[in-house]
Parts: sequence; structure tokens; C-alpha cells
Amino acid sequence: MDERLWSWDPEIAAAIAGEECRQAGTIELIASENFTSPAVMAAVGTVLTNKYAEGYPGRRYYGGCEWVDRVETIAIERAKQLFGAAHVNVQPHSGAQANMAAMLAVLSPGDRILSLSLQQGGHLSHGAPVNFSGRWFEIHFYHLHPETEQLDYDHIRARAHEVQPKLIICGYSAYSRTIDFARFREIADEVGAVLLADIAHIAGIVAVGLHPSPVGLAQIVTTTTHKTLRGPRGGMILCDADYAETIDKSVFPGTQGGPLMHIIAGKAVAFGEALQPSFRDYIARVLENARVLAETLQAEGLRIVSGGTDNHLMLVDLRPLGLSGRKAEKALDAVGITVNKNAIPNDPRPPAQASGIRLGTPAMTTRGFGPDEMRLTGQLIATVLRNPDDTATLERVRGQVRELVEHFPVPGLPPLSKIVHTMEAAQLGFAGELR
Ligand code: DSN
Repeated sequence: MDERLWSWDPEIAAAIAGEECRQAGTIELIASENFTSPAVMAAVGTVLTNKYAEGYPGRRYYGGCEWVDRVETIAIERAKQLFGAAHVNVQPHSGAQANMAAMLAVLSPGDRILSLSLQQGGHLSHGAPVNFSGRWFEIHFYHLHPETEQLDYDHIRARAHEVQPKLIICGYSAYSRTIDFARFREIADEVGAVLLADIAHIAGIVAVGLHPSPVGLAQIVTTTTHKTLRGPRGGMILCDADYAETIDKSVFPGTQGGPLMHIIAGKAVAFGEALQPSFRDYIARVLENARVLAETLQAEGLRIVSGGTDNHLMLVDLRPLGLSGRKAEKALDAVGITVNKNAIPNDPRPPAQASGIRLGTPAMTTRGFGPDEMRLTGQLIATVLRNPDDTATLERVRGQVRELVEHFPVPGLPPLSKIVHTMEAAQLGFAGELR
């Protein structure tokens, strides 16, 4: 944080300082989170936030766009190079906005969509009844195979023939296995549907070629930029040349107004970083860490949905422990391990309780965790899940977590002990609680 904020708005500065402590002092395993580089953060906190730029580079509705045009053009060119895409729109404010624009581009209200439900690992914007997608379109779901808990392409094909959807969605928020995009395209072609691949979670893995790419197979690919791709919070759409015009119109003026130019600058910086060889090494470490974490949890007797992971995340089935996801999330939170409760396939519990937790390795890999730290993290998780009500155990694990994270600072921040010390010196009332 810019230290001047302390004098400009001490209340907000204190809340941000508290969040810096929280991030520095915990093991972050939320699969959809990451830590951006200081360069991304610097680009986001600039005067670009002041600029209105409705439209696209070279054809804006406002004057004074020469510099933001340059920023957006660089972002687009870098994204095209990264993914080998014919056309890119970097303006979506989020993954859900990207999906909304994609749907506006190819569907009319009431059209049929075939997707995987949120409960089985899909996303809210893939047709959940509470979301615009579920309210405006006729949603049909395919399901994971009940035994393997993996995509079952024969079943998906049969569902596609039965439903005759106009859009098929693949790409998920809580699915740990490789997706066969070519198979999906075959199925979509058989029924004359458009294929939308939402790679919000795996975009970074796709970018470096460690997961097969949907680009060129799915006519439209949506993503966020802040998960494995490690950019600022935001969305993006990649598409075939045939869809370029309709996608651009669906983002603006179809579903959004002015683009967030400071965020687009952050996206450009992140894409530049992802084009470096070091990003491929990072993603390879994310995958190795996920494998090690899953194997450690299995060795500790926990069940991983589908038996393992091919990507950056995994779902732990808590039913054998008699624990809800909600209780597990709280117990882990108490020791400084941040995860989210998550439905498992065919979950008997309601979503607010859930029977699983979702774990991912992108964030801690950014902070330098390797297999040794992941193994220890897995052992600590298992200890907590076996003893969620034992205060002495939780206290001991909390100490181990703090000791571990001290050696792996958040990019751009000092180690936890230094942050807490600074806050105590500034006589911030809550600094002691954060220790
Ligand atoms: N909320 C995101 C996730 O955690 O996967 C998806 O939007």
C-alpha cells in the first residue's frame, strides 16, 4: 500500500494493513486466488483509472484516448501471442461478464444451453437458476460419471443429441482433470451447437501448453485474468475471427460501458510476464505442488474426488470424516489455512454446508512453496480435519503455519513479523491480535 494513505484515510489504510497481515500470515489455498507481481499492482494503481474510453482502440466515444489506446492494443497483442488466438477482447470486467457477453453474442432469450451444474463443478454463470444465465435461457445439464467422477463424453454426446442445445459449455471451477476440448467440439458439431470453453481456472496452464488449449476448437473462449494467469482481477474473451465483431459488440455496448483502463494495463503487464520462460516454470511448479498435496492428503487417509488431480486444484471429500465443508473451512481458517467449502459431485448436503473443500496451489507456489512445504501443508490440513474441535491442536498448528509463511513473503510485502512490528510501532489497536 502507498504509505500516504495513512494520512489521507486512516480508516481504510488500517483495513488494508489488516488484509496485508492476513495475506502475509496465512497459507492461501483458494484455488481461484493468486498474488500478482508488484509490476501488475503498480500498473493498476495509476491515473488510467481516471479515463473514460468507451469503444475500442482507434474508435472511441471520448477524446484523449491516445495513451489508453496504446495500453489496450498492447494488452490485445500480448494476449493473442500468449494463446494463439485470432481475436481478443480484454474489456470484460470479470469472468461472469465475459460469459454474459459470449451468451449475448450467440443466443436469444429462451435458447437451450448444455453445461455442467455449479454443484458438479461448473460455474454460477453456466446456468445456475439464480444467475442471469439460468433465468434467461433454457438450461440442461450433463453430469460427471457417478463412479469415476470425471467427464463422461459418451454421456455428454447423448445429452447433446437429446437436448439439441444452441450452446455447449465446457471448462469449470472445481474440476481437477484434463478436459478434451477436441471431443467437445466434435459433439458440438454433431448437433450444430456453438462451443464455449470457460478456462477461467486453467488459463495459465493453457497459456504455457501444460493443458491442451481450446483456442481454435471452441469458437469462443472466456477466462478470468487473476487465477492461474496471475494478473489483476478481470475477464477476457478469445474467439475465432468469424465471431470477432459480434463478441466486441456484445461486450460494448452490449453488456458493459467504459472499460477499466487501469485493469487493462495490469492485464497487459501480466500477459507480458506470462510470455516469459519463467512463467512456464512457475506453472510446472503449480502442477507438481498440486500432485504432492493430493498425494499427501491421500497418504493421510483423505479421499480426493476422482482420485487425484491433473491441474492446480483438488476437491477433498469430507464425508468419511463426518465433517461438513463449512466446519472444515472454519477450523482451517482458525489455524491460518484459507480454503473454501465446496460441493462434491452428488453432494448430499446443501451448498451452504457442502461435503467438501477445494484446495489449489497457484497462490502459495507464487510465494515459493515447493514440494516440501506442500507436504507439510497437507499434513497440517489432515491434522486439523481429524481434530477440528481440539483447541490445543489448533493452537499448535497455527504456530507452525506462522513459522512457515514467515519465510515466504507475499510479493511486494515484507515478511509477516516485519509487517506486524510496523503496525505495533504505529500503535494500531488490532496489531496484537494479528500476531
Ligand atoms: N468464484 C470463482 C472460483 O472461486 O472459482 C469462480 O468465479
